[in-house]
Amino acid sequence: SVSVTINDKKVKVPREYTILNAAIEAGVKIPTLCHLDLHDLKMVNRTASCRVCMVEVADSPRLAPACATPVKDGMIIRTDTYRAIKARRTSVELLLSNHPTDCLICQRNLKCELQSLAKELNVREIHYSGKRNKYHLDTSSQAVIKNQDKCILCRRCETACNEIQTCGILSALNRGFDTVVGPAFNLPMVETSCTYCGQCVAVCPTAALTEVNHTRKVWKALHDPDKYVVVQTAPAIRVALGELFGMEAGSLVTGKLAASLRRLGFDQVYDTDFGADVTIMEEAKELIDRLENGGRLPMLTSCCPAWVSFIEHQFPDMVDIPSSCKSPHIMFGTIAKTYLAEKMGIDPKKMVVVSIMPCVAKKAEAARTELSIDDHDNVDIVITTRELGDMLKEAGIDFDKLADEDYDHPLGESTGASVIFGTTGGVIEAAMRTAYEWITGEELEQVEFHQLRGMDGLREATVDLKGREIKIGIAHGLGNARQLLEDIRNGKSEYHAIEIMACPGGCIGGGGQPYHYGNDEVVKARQRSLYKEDQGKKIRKSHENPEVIKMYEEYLGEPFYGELAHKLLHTKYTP
Ligand code: HC1
Ligand code: SF4
Repeated sequence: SVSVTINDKKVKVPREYTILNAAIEAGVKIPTLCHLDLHDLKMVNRTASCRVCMVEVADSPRLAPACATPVKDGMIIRTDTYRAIKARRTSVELLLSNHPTDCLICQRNLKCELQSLAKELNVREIHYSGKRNKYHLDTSSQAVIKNQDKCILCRRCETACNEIQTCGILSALNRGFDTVVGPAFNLPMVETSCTYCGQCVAVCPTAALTEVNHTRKVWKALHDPDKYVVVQTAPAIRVALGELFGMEAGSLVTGKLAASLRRLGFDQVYDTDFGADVTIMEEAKELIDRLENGGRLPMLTSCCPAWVSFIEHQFPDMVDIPSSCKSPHIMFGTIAKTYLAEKMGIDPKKMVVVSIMPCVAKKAEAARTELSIDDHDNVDIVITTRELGDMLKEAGIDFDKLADEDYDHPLGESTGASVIFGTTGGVIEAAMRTAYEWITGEELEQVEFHQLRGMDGLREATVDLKGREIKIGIAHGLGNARQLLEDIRNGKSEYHAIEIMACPGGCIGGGGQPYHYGNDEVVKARQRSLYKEDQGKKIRKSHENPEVIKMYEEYLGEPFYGELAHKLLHTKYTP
């Protein structure tokens, strides 16, 4: 280790530390903007492009960027000199001099890191003026909006897209004042292989990358007397929404969530968890079918649309290996517009299904026409956790004071198995709970498969189904998924089933969740809460959900093999 002194405080730190790391250890705050340290993903965005973390180093004539300067033994650092403070403020002023000043109506208003920094550094004037960039707003995709005018060239999105997701969509183009971050040839997003995972949106400090905002569409539907508006909430919303109302990370707010949606005026309030239970009915049957009838193995889960888009773009020769199951919210939308509409005597054309998702890619998924049944879409509008938070605030709903309410029935019942869909490892654990009983014909007493849990990006485990070993692989983050897929392509994969989620952590770390990057503990807290909700559920296996069982009896027929079940709940992928 080496010894350094920061603002008169002496600390011993590892040799490979930067000044910024050492300052954190010493309890000295140095402001940062482009820097992003993703400990759990072992990834650091260290472009040192924003120059906001400048500090004085004794015996050095020039200020040093703390995020990119390695410590040296005996180094004496000051962060609080007039020169350092002024340099930091100047860096922010320079960024602001080429930044739109529409903060009041910006999607990131009060949630923007540049704005917070300007306040923190007491910027009251912008001493620089000159040419401003004016680019075309890219609204070509259904999911992500790119506004290069608001880009501060921090390159965090590049790290997320290229290093974590290995998608290679975003990189710096041109030089000097003309530098932009965008797709090759600055093509519109829709013409790229973007998966819409939204991880670039999740790390962007400003509104250069945001989700397409669909809140107005939801308001319009809610106020249209001719529409019957049904809402469903993804598993991961209940452990994240509270954060937007000042609650602790991971607060479990299922009951308040249901109540708040009724206050907004939805006609029926449902849970995507029901769709997740249906997914397990189909997916567990499909896995057993592949195991017993020599089908293609491993079978890959298919509920994550960014992951599905990734395999279509990057491994087009392998699109026959994911499960053919549509994702839970799409299944739910389909069921709502068929079974539920019939049961309630509602014209499906008047029904609007809104999904509240932690995900940006779900917006693009819902727009895929091959998922439609007859001539209507199954899900009409998708909004993210963040957008729901905005709507609740718009409506003046005092979220944290709401009393708990339940979901509507039928279709509102769900099991512990479906709740854990929202975390990495949860979908495959849910599938194993059902596959175990269906394969062995015996009751599964210990429903928790701890070998499938955790946060490592790549995991493997074996599940013993009474002498029949099922080998399972789990990946979250598309870079990790790529490794598993390359093994399959090279004939080196020994797995029977693989769960893949595009976002680190699974849906709890989705691109539409309250901004959480920079604090690894947030996603872990959300994960603990999902397991807690599972533990507290009376029914913890999908095939024991009484409302699901009834629906198969009354309507769908046999899972996977039934004609209607197959027609409504399965799809094909296109290379
Ligand atoms: Fe997910 Fe899923 S768990 S994909 O991670 O299979 O988005 O939460 O809703 O559809 O159920 C997301 C979460 C979500 C689907 C389910
Ligand atoms: Fe890359 Fe995902 Fe952003 Fe698309 S949405 S540019 S794949 S990080």
